[in-house]
Amino acid sequence: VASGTSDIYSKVTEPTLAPFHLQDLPGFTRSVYERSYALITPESQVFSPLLGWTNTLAAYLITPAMGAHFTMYLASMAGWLGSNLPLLHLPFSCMHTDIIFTFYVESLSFECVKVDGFAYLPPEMEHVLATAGSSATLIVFERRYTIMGGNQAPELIVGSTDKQPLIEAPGEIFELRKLLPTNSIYDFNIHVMDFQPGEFLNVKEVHYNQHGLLLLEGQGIYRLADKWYPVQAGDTIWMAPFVPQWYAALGKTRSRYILYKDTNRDPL
Ligand code: UGY
Ligand code: MN
Repeated sequence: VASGTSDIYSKVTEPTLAPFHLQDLPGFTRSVYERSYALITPESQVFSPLLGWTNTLAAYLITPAMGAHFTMYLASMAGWLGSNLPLLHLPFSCMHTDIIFTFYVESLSFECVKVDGFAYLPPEMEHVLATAGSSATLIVFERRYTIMGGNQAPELIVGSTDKQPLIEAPGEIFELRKLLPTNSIYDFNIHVMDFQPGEFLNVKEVHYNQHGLLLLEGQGIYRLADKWYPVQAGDTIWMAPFVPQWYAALGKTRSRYILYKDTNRDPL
């Protein structure tokens, strides 16, 4: 084969084995679904209309059908203008981030105009989410709130990830931010974790908590049980309680992931 004279065999002379090309192979996916974890990569996401929402398509990535006690989904809201706001009633704790949207609660209006904006909506709070003419993608975590003794109830929280303080994680080198208060009123938290290339989890974690993870930036290797998976931004991971888990960031840019973690409740 005289290379350069014809492109008939160009796949042989210029192999296209980069992950980017593999994604286009018929039948190829990096997604896996195991008893104690799942990796769901973008070419496997399936969007459908989201019950109770208008102009919104959603891909449920984690649900109780897997054994999780929460849901995690991507909601893709199309540009929306006009009146007749849909009234959503989500009787669960829920978290939105990566948003450009306005929402209305008890006739108050809140704006999240930055990609890193987030909101926590307490259980039973009626609300409306609207994108003012632009489209928006939300990552939503919902769970049924577990009541604790005492009469304090969770409150509405609106914030921005970059304004959250860095939190010490003894023995670890990644940067950690938590989006919710750490007191026991809240039955879960959302961690945002940043790793520079070459940094990795020091603890080879095995714990009772469950996780829903979305890799927002970067790439690396995620260990789940006894397998090691190459992962990149856009990938979702479900981790059941006690699944061995470990991450190492690779490549040239930082890794950032957002992580659901149940907290503050007796596992018994
Ligand atoms: O807090 C955590 O459990 C977190 N470090 N886990 C993880 O990143 N897989
Ligand atoms: Mn963990």
